[in-house]
Amino acid sequence: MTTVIKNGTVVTADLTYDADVLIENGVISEIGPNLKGDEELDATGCYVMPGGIDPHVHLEMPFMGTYSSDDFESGTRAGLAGGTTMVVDFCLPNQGEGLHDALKRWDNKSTRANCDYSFHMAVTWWGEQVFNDMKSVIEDRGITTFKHFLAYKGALMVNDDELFASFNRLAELGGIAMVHAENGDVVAEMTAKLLAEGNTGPEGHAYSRPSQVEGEATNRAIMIADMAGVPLYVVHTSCEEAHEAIRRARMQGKRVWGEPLIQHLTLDESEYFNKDWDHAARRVMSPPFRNKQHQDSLWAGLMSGSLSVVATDHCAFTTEQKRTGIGDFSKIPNGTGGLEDRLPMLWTHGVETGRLTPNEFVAVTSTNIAKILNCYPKKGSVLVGADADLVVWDPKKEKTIQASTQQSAIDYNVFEGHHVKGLPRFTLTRGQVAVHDGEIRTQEGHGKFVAREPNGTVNKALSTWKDLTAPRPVERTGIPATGV
Ligand code: DUC
Ligand code: ZN
Ligand code: ZN
Ligand code: ZN
Repeated sequence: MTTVIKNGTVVTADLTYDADVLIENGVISEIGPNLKGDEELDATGCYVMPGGIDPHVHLEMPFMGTYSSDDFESGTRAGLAGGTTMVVDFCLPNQGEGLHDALKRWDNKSTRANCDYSFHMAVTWWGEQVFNDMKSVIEDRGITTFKHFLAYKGALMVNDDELFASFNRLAELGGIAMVHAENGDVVAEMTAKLLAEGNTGPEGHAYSRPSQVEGEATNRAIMIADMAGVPLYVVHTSCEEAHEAIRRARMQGKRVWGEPLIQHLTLDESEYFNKDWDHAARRVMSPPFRNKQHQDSLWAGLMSGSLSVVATDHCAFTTEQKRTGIGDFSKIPNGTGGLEDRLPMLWTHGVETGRLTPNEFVAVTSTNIAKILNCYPKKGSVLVGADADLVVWDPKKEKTIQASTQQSAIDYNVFEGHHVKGLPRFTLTRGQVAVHDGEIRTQEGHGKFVAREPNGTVNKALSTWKDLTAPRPVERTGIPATGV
């Protein structure tokens, strides 16, 4: 069976033009005028764009004594409802566990996905087995991106010696390093002090993680990545200090990318001072929401290109789960949702306001990350031969975001009451229509794992500036005798 998307305007990261798009066996087979197919989807008045790729989600993630409540089924269903056709989740090995054993658990969970997905591997501990496993994870499993937590002391956090060892190994294997950049030692100290002084409410979470802890850790990771010569992707960049470090690194020719979240772009720290405990706790995530100046910095980064990708860090907990932290903010499970809302919120606050062009919107929601992850043009493009992961985007369609109508399994939405303009008319995952004029037709298990190869990027722009390269012995003629 063939499907044709008729009368739309194709919008990619670099082109806008009127054309029909023909799909055969899940792949785009022709783009041009007057195409015919067995099934016709009317895209009159709509943009035909690459489906969104969310490179930062945590589905059914074991975390802070519980599991995040959206799994691969509800999470990918939420994504598709909002025009996202691929997600990348983080595989988290337990302490001492081999990377392949951890992957078995992630392989099991992900069989329920409604759309294609890939994994990043997290380096949660360091030792010979991790060092060894990294090679086969990259070469046999097609997972080239490795995340390091500089926060969550006593749980996921790695120290600088481990970070440097892992970055060196990744440089050798052609992988990409990722960091959650917050100084975990400082966060732990500030948390203990706040709690001791009786600041136990959700706003304490924001006080315990000021922007400086993120700026410091981002700078540190950038410098260590430069010494190791590994490209670095900084997840959830939320503040000017971190953005400044990324901007400076990029201007120096370093291979560093920054990823703001839609939450940090559109919601601010005032949410934590809401009188309703549940309201504030539902918005506890790390890094926390920031003030308007930081938001301006993130938008400027997207507009100028110093920040590359908009993600969600989708990690949804129910109100009941959040309430484990009553009386101690450090026990509130960290995380917010956003998979269904990322594209409509970014269109509304980015394109409708004139900050981003539709082409830039496609770049930061899909194409840039497909290139970084090396799955372009299979993903992130509208090209003959590419997977038909597409969204037919209706820029006139509007709604008010409400938890009562969302796909996510949780009982609230951090964007509740926000009015959005710009929504999917159709979402297609490898040619299958998953959203049809607002009606959800997802198919559990349709999603396939996307393996990726190293893309050959290195972080060596400054190598000729380095004063010292490899250590070398110096042949000395005069060595003073000791004790003289
Ligand atoms: N931050 C969150 O808020 N949740 C999941 C993990 C993270 O880094
Ligand atoms: Zn993180
Ligand atoms: Zn995360
Ligand atoms: Zn809004």
